Amino acid sequence: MGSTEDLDYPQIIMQYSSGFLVSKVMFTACELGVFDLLLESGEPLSSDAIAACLSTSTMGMERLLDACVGLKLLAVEMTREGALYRNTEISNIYLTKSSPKSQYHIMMYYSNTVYLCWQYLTDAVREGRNQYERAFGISSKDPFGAMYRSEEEILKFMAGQNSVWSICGRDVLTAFDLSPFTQIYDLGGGGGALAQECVSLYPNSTVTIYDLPKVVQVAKEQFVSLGEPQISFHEGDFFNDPIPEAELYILSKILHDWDDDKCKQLLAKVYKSCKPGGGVLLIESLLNEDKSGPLETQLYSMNMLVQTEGKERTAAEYTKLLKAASFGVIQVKRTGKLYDAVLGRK
Ligand code: ASE
Repeated sequence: MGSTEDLDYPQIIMQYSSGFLVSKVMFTACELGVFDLLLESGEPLSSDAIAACLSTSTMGMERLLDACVGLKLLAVEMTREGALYRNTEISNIYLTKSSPKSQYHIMMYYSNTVYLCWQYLTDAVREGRNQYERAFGISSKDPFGAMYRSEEEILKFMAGQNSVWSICGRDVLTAFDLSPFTQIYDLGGGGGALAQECVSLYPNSTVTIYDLPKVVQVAKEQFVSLGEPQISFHEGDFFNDPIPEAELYILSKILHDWDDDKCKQLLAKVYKSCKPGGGVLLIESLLNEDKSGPLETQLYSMNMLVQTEGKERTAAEYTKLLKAASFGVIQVKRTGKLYDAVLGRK
Protein backbone atom coordinates (compact mmCIF):
# COMPACT_ATOMS: atom_id res chain seq x y z
CA MET A 1 0.00 0.00 0.00
CA GLY A 2 1.11 3.52 -0.62
CA SER A 3 3.61 2.49 -3.27
CA THR A 4 3.80 4.34 -6.56
CA GLU A 5 1.97 1.42 -8.20
CA ASP A 6 -1.26 2.67 -6.61
CA LEU A 7 -0.90 5.88 -8.56
CA ASP A 8 -0.52 4.17 -11.93
CA TYR A 9 -3.41 3.82 -14.28
CA PRO A 10 -2.39 0.65 -16.08
CA GLN A 11 -3.03 0.50 -19.80
CA ILE A 12 -5.10 -2.65 -19.40
CA ILE A 13 -7.54 -1.01 -16.96
CA MET A 14 -7.84 2.04 -19.19
CA GLN A 15 -8.58 -0.14 -22.23
CA TYR A 16 -11.16 -2.25 -20.45
CA SER A 17 -12.91 0.81 -19.02
CA SER A 18 -13.47 2.26 -22.47
CA GLY A 19 -14.18 -1.03 -24.25
CA PHE A 20 -17.88 -0.29 -24.53
CA LEU A 21 -17.16 3.15 -25.97
CA VAL A 22 -15.07 1.50 -28.68
CA SER A 23 -17.88 -0.92 -29.56
CA LYS A 24 -20.44 1.86 -29.74
CA VAL A 25 -18.29 4.02 -32.02
CA MET A 26 -17.88 1.14 -34.48
CA PHE A 27 -21.58 0.18 -34.29
CA THR A 28 -22.69 3.79 -34.81
CA ALA A 29 -20.46 4.32 -37.84
CA CYS A 30 -21.90 1.09 -39.29
CA GLU A 31 -25.48 2.05 -38.50
CA LEU A 32 -25.16 5.51 -40.04
CA GLY A 33 -23.66 3.99 -43.19
CA VAL A 34 -20.25 5.70 -43.02
CA PHE A 35 -18.36 2.67 -44.40
CA ASP A 36 -20.96 2.03 -47.11
CA LEU A 37 -20.78 5.64 -48.28
CA LEU A 38 -16.97 5.66 -48.40
CA LEU A 39 -16.96 2.37 -50.33
CA GLU A 40 -19.51 3.64 -52.87
CA SER A 41 -17.90 7.05 -53.28
CA GLY A 42 -14.62 5.47 -54.36
CA GLU A 43 -12.72 8.58 -53.25
CA PRO A 44 -11.88 10.13 -49.87
CA LEU A 45 -14.55 12.50 -48.53
CA SER A 46 -14.61 15.42 -46.11
CA SER A 47 -16.59 15.28 -42.88
CA ASP A 48 -18.93 17.96 -44.32
CA ALA A 49 -19.69 15.82 -47.36
CA ILE A 50 -20.20 12.67 -45.26
CA ALA A 51 -22.46 14.51 -42.80
CA ALA A 52 -24.52 15.96 -45.66
CA CYS A 53 -24.91 12.60 -47.44
CA LEU A 54 -25.90 10.80 -44.22
CA SER A 55 -28.07 13.62 -42.84
CA THR A 56 -26.18 14.07 -39.58
CA SER A 57 -24.71 17.06 -37.78
CA THR A 58 -21.26 18.04 -39.06
CA MET A 59 -20.01 18.44 -35.53
CA GLY A 60 -21.06 14.95 -34.46
CA MET A 61 -19.86 13.33 -37.67
CA GLU A 62 -16.44 14.95 -37.47
CA ARG A 63 -15.89 13.49 -34.01
CA LEU A 64 -17.19 10.07 -35.03
CA LEU A 65 -14.84 10.00 -38.04
CA ASP A 66 -11.83 11.03 -35.95
CA ALA A 67 -12.61 8.31 -33.38
CA CYS A 68 -12.82 5.79 -36.24
CA VAL A 69 -9.38 6.95 -37.39
CA GLY A 70 -8.11 6.34 -33.84
CA LEU A 71 -9.56 2.83 -34.05
CA LYS A 72 -7.94 2.29 -37.48
CA LEU A 73 -11.34 1.76 -39.06
CA LEU A 74 -10.78 4.86 -41.20
CA ALA A 75 -7.70 6.62 -42.54
CA VAL A 76 -7.39 10.39 -42.78
CA GLU A 77 -5.33 12.50 -45.13
CA MET A 78 -4.78 16.24 -44.73
CA THR A 79 -5.21 18.28 -47.90
CA ARG A 80 -5.39 22.01 -48.61
CA GLU A 81 -9.20 21.73 -48.48
CA GLY A 82 -9.05 20.01 -45.08
CA ALA A 83 -9.25 16.44 -43.78
CA LEU A 84 -10.40 13.67 -46.14
CA TYR A 85 -11.49 10.27 -44.83
CA ARG A 86 -11.41 6.83 -46.45
CA ASN A 87 -12.07 3.24 -45.37
CA THR A 88 -9.26 0.94 -44.31
CA GLU A 89 -9.03 -2.51 -45.90
CA ILE A 90 -10.59 -4.10 -42.81
CA SER A 91 -13.64 -1.83 -42.85
CA ASN A 92 -14.17 -2.40 -46.58
CA ILE A 93 -14.26 -6.16 -46.00
CA TYR A 94 -16.10 -6.48 -42.68
CA LEU A 95 -18.05 -3.29 -42.00
CA THR A 96 -19.78 -2.54 -45.30
CA LYS A 97 -23.23 -4.01 -45.90
CA SER A 98 -22.52 -5.34 -49.38
CA SER A 99 -19.27 -7.22 -48.74
CA PRO A 100 -19.50 -11.05 -48.83
CA LYS A 101 -17.79 -11.10 -45.42
CA SER A 102 -19.92 -8.30 -43.97
CA GLN A 103 -20.42 -8.32 -40.19
CA TYR A 104 -22.82 -5.39 -40.39
CA HIS A 105 -25.91 -7.33 -39.29
CA ILE A 106 -24.35 -8.90 -36.19
CA MET A 107 -23.11 -5.43 -35.22
CA MET A 108 -26.64 -4.06 -35.50
CA TYR A 109 -27.91 -6.93 -33.36
CA TYR A 110 -25.22 -6.27 -30.73
CA SER A 111 -25.80 -2.53 -30.79
CA ASN A 112 -29.60 -2.49 -30.66
CA THR A 113 -30.56 -5.69 -28.80
CA VAL A 114 -27.63 -7.32 -26.98
CA TYR A 115 -26.41 -3.94 -25.70
CA LEU A 116 -29.73 -3.28 -23.97
CA CYS A 117 -29.61 -6.62 -22.11
CA TRP A 118 -26.04 -5.94 -20.97
CA GLN A 119 -27.31 -2.86 -19.19
CA TYR A 120 -28.55 -5.39 -16.61
CA LEU A 121 -25.49 -7.62 -16.36
CA THR A 122 -25.23 -7.01 -12.61
CA ASP A 123 -28.83 -8.19 -12.15
CA ALA A 124 -28.17 -11.18 -14.41
CA VAL A 125 -25.21 -12.25 -12.26
CA ARG A 126 -27.15 -11.69 -9.01
CA GLU A 127 -30.18 -13.63 -10.20
CA GLY A 128 -28.56 -16.12 -12.57
CA ARG A 129 -31.06 -15.49 -15.33
CA ASN A 130 -31.66 -13.53 -18.50
CA GLN A 131 -32.82 -9.94 -18.38
CA TYR A 132 -35.65 -9.63 -20.93
CA GLU A 133 -38.06 -8.50 -18.26
CA ARG A 134 -35.92 -5.53 -17.23
CA ALA A 135 -34.66 -4.68 -20.72
CA PHE A 136 -37.86 -5.08 -22.70
CA GLY A 137 -40.66 -5.66 -20.21
CA ILE A 138 -41.39 -9.14 -21.53
CA SER A 139 -41.44 -12.48 -19.76
CA SER A 140 -38.12 -14.26 -19.81
CA LYS A 141 -39.58 -17.74 -19.21
CA ASP A 142 -39.34 -18.65 -22.89
CA PRO A 143 -36.10 -17.02 -24.12
CA PHE A 144 -36.83 -17.54 -27.79
CA GLY A 145 -40.37 -16.26 -27.36
CA ALA A 146 -38.69 -13.12 -26.03
CA MET A 147 -35.92 -12.98 -28.62
CA TYR A 148 -38.46 -13.51 -31.40
CA ARG A 149 -40.93 -10.97 -29.98
CA SER A 150 -41.51 -9.32 -33.37
CA GLU A 151 -40.89 -10.07 -37.01
CA GLU A 152 -38.30 -7.29 -37.01
CA GLU A 153 -36.38 -8.90 -34.13
CA ILE A 154 -36.51 -12.30 -35.86
CA LEU A 155 -35.08 -10.75 -38.99
CA LYS A 156 -32.32 -8.91 -37.11
CA PHE A 157 -31.32 -12.03 -35.18
CA MET A 158 -31.31 -14.26 -38.29
CA ALA A 159 -29.30 -11.76 -40.34
CA GLY A 160 -26.85 -11.40 -37.46
CA GLN A 161 -26.41 -15.14 -37.00
CA ASN A 162 -25.99 -15.62 -40.75
CA SER A 163 -23.08 -13.19 -40.95
CA VAL A 164 -20.75 -15.30 -38.82
CA TRP A 165 -20.82 -18.19 -41.32
CA SER A 166 -19.30 -16.04 -44.05
CA ILE A 167 -16.21 -16.02 -41.83
CA CYS A 168 -16.16 -19.43 -40.11
CA GLY A 169 -18.70 -21.57 -41.99
CA ARG A 170 -16.10 -23.31 -44.09
CA ASP A 171 -13.82 -24.09 -41.12
CA VAL A 172 -16.52 -25.71 -39.01
CA LEU A 173 -17.96 -27.72 -41.91
CA THR A 174 -14.58 -29.06 -43.03
CA ALA A 175 -13.36 -29.85 -39.49
CA PHE A 176 -14.67 -33.36 -40.25
CA ASP A 177 -15.24 -35.02 -43.62
CA LEU A 178 -19.03 -34.89 -43.84
CA SER A 179 -19.24 -36.36 -47.35
CA PRO A 180 -20.48 -39.78 -46.07
CA PHE A 181 -23.62 -38.01 -44.78
CA THR A 182 -25.92 -37.07 -47.63
CA GLN A 183 -29.14 -36.46 -45.73
CA ILE A 184 -28.58 -33.62 -43.26
CA TYR A 185 -30.89 -31.71 -40.92
CA ASP A 186 -29.77 -28.32 -39.62
CA LEU A 187 -31.80 -28.04 -36.40
CA GLY A 188 -32.41 -24.37 -35.63
CA GLY A 189 -30.81 -23.56 -38.98
CA GLY A 190 -32.38 -20.07 -39.09
CA GLY A 191 -31.37 -17.94 -42.04
CA GLY A 192 -29.66 -20.87 -43.74
CA ALA A 193 -26.17 -19.45 -44.34
CA LEU A 194 -24.60 -22.57 -42.82
CA ALA A 195 -26.87 -24.85 -44.89
CA GLN A 196 -25.83 -22.98 -48.04
CA GLU A 197 -22.15 -23.32 -47.16
CA CYS A 198 -22.74 -27.03 -46.47
CA VAL A 199 -24.34 -27.84 -49.84
CA SER A 200 -21.64 -25.92 -51.68
CA LEU A 201 -18.88 -27.85 -49.84
CA TYR A 202 -20.69 -31.20 -50.16
CA PRO A 203 -22.43 -31.29 -53.55
CA ASN A 204 -23.99 -34.71 -52.84
CA SER A 205 -25.70 -33.56 -49.67
CA THR A 206 -29.17 -32.23 -49.11
CA VAL A 207 -29.81 -30.02 -46.10
CA THR A 208 -33.17 -29.49 -44.45
CA ILE A 209 -33.43 -26.33 -42.36
CA TYR A 210 -35.56 -27.25 -39.35
CA ASP A 211 -36.80 -24.23 -37.39
CA LEU A 212 -39.88 -22.60 -35.86
CA PRO A 213 -42.61 -21.80 -38.44
CA LYS A 214 -42.16 -18.04 -38.16
CA VAL A 215 -38.39 -18.42 -38.62
CA VAL A 216 -38.82 -20.69 -41.66
CA GLN A 217 -41.20 -18.15 -43.15
CA VAL A 218 -38.64 -15.34 -42.82
CA ALA A 219 -35.86 -17.62 -44.12
CA LYS A 220 -37.90 -18.34 -47.26
CA GLU A 221 -38.85 -14.70 -47.79
CA GLN A 222 -35.49 -13.08 -47.03
CA PHE A 223 -32.54 -15.45 -47.04
CA VAL A 224 -32.66 -18.71 -48.97
CA SER A 225 -33.50 -18.77 -52.66
CA LEU A 226 -36.28 -21.29 -53.16
CA GLY A 227 -34.67 -22.40 -56.40
CA GLU A 228 -31.87 -24.10 -54.44
CA PRO A 229 -32.51 -27.83 -55.08
CA GLN A 230 -30.26 -29.11 -52.27
CA ILE A 231 -32.01 -27.09 -49.53
CA SER A 232 -35.46 -27.66 -48.08
CA PHE A 233 -37.38 -26.60 -44.98
CA HIS A 234 -39.19 -28.26 -42.11
CA GLU A 235 -41.34 -26.23 -39.72
CA GLY A 236 -41.25 -27.40 -36.11
CA ASP A 237 -40.20 -26.87 -32.50
CA PHE A 238 -37.43 -29.38 -31.83
CA PHE A 239 -38.42 -29.74 -28.17
CA ASN A 240 -42.11 -30.42 -28.78
CA ASP A 241 -42.51 -31.70 -32.35
CA PRO A 242 -41.11 -34.81 -34.05
CA ILE A 243 -37.62 -34.70 -35.55
CA PRO A 244 -37.54 -36.64 -38.84
CA GLU A 245 -35.01 -39.38 -39.54
CA ALA A 246 -31.67 -38.33 -41.07
CA GLU A 247 -28.00 -39.31 -41.32
CA LEU A 248 -26.53 -36.16 -39.81
CA TYR A 249 -27.97 -33.50 -37.53
CA ILE A 250 -26.20 -30.17 -37.25
CA LEU A 251 -26.76 -28.32 -33.97
CA SER A 252 -25.00 -25.04 -34.56
CA LYS A 253 -25.03 -22.67 -31.59
CA ILE A 254 -28.10 -24.45 -30.24
CA LEU A 255 -26.87 -26.24 -27.09
CA HIS A 256 -25.28 -23.02 -25.80
CA ASP A 257 -28.80 -21.57 -25.50
CA TRP A 258 -29.99 -24.23 -23.03
CA ASP A 259 -29.25 -25.76 -19.64
CA ASP A 260 -27.89 -29.31 -19.30
CA ASP A 261 -31.34 -30.91 -18.85
CA LYS A 262 -32.76 -29.37 -22.02
CA CYS A 263 -29.57 -30.28 -23.94
CA LYS A 264 -29.80 -33.90 -22.84
CA GLN A 265 -33.49 -34.01 -23.73
CA LEU A 266 -32.80 -32.65 -27.23
CA LEU A 267 -29.77 -34.88 -27.86
CA ALA A 268 -31.70 -37.98 -26.72
CA LYS A 269 -34.43 -37.10 -29.21
CA VAL A 270 -31.87 -36.58 -31.98
CA TYR A 271 -30.23 -39.92 -31.13
CA LYS A 272 -33.58 -41.72 -31.48
CA SER A 273 -34.24 -40.21 -34.93
CA CYS A 274 -30.67 -40.67 -36.15
CA LYS A 275 -29.98 -43.49 -38.62
CA PRO A 276 -27.45 -46.09 -37.42
CA GLY A 277 -24.00 -44.99 -38.60
CA GLY A 278 -25.19 -41.40 -38.60
CA GLY A 279 -24.25 -38.65 -36.22
CA VAL A 280 -24.66 -35.23 -34.72
CA LEU A 281 -22.35 -32.29 -35.39
CA LEU A 282 -22.18 -29.67 -32.63
CA ILE A 283 -20.84 -26.30 -33.73
CA GLU A 284 -19.99 -24.19 -30.71
CA SER A 285 -17.31 -21.91 -29.33
CA LEU A 286 -15.34 -24.18 -26.96
CA LEU A 287 -13.98 -23.04 -23.61
CA ASN A 288 -10.58 -24.32 -22.47
CA GLU A 289 -10.94 -27.23 -20.05
CA ASP A 290 -9.95 -25.01 -17.09
CA LYS A 291 -12.23 -22.23 -18.47
CA SER A 292 -9.22 -19.87 -18.59
CA GLY A 293 -10.18 -18.75 -22.11
CA PRO A 294 -10.58 -17.96 -24.92
CA LEU A 295 -11.71 -14.51 -23.79
CA GLU A 296 -14.21 -14.19 -26.65
CA THR A 297 -15.89 -17.42 -25.53
CA GLN A 298 -15.95 -16.34 -21.88
CA LEU A 299 -17.68 -13.13 -22.97
CA TYR A 300 -20.16 -15.08 -25.12
CA SER A 301 -20.97 -17.14 -22.06
CA MET A 302 -21.82 -13.94 -20.19
CA ASN A 303 -24.05 -13.06 -23.13
CA MET A 304 -25.80 -16.41 -22.87
CA LEU A 305 -26.50 -15.49 -19.24
CA VAL A 306 -28.18 -12.17 -20.11
CA GLN A 307 -30.01 -13.46 -23.22
CA THR A 308 -30.77 -17.19 -22.88
CA GLU A 309 -30.91 -20.17 -20.50
CA GLY A 310 -27.55 -21.53 -21.60
CA LYS A 311 -23.78 -21.09 -21.37
CA GLU A 312 -20.63 -21.84 -23.33
CA ARG A 313 -19.05 -25.18 -22.45
CA THR A 314 -15.77 -27.10 -22.63
CA ALA A 315 -15.19 -30.03 -24.99
CA ALA A 316 -15.45 -32.38 -21.98
CA GLU A 317 -18.84 -30.90 -21.07
CA TYR A 318 -20.21 -31.41 -24.60
CA THR A 319 -18.76 -34.93 -24.64
CA LYS A 320 -20.58 -35.69 -21.39
CA LEU A 321 -23.89 -34.42 -22.80
CA LEU A 322 -23.43 -36.55 -25.95
CA LYS A 323 -22.56 -39.65 -23.90
CA ALA A 324 -25.64 -39.12 -21.70
CA ALA A 325 -27.70 -39.28 -24.91
CA SER A 326 -25.98 -42.58 -25.92
CA PHE A 327 -23.74 -41.24 -28.70
CA GLY A 328 -20.70 -43.51 -29.02
CA VAL A 329 -17.54 -42.26 -30.71
CA ILE A 330 -17.05 -38.56 -30.04
CA GLN A 331 -14.43 -36.43 -31.79
CA VAL A 332 -13.48 -32.83 -31.04
CA LYS A 333 -11.86 -30.42 -33.54
CA ARG A 334 -10.74 -26.95 -32.55
CA THR A 335 -10.57 -24.74 -35.61
CA GLY A 336 -8.55 -21.93 -34.05
CA LYS A 337 -11.36 -19.58 -35.10
CA LEU A 338 -14.38 -18.46 -33.12
CA TYR A 339 -16.36 -21.69 -33.55
CA ASP A 340 -15.29 -25.32 -33.16
CA ALA A 341 -16.81 -28.69 -34.02
CA VAL A 342 -17.72 -31.80 -32.03
CA LEU A 343 -18.95 -34.93 -33.85
CA GLY A 344 -20.85 -37.70 -32.08
CA ARG A 345 -21.60 -40.97 -33.89
CA LYS A 346 -24.49 -43.38 -33.44
C1 ASE B 1 -27.58 -17.26 -29.61
C2 ASE B 1 -26.51 -16.61 -30.20
C3 ASE B 1 -26.35 -15.26 -29.97
C4 ASE B 1 -28.48 -16.58 -28.80
C5 ASE B 1 -28.34 -15.22 -28.55
C6 ASE B 1 -27.27 -14.56 -29.15
C7 ASE B 1 -25.40 -14.31 -30.41
C8 ASE B 1 -25.74 -13.10 -29.88
N1 ASE B 1 -26.87 -13.25 -29.13
O1 ASE B 1 -27.73 -18.59 -29.83
C9 ASE B 1 -24.24 -14.57 -31.32
C10 ASE B 1 -23.03 -14.97 -30.53
N2 ASE B 1 -22.51 -13.81 -29.90
C11 ASE B 1 -22.52 -13.67 -28.56
C12 ASE B 1 -22.12 -12.34 -28.04
O2 ASE B 1 -22.83 -14.54 -27.81
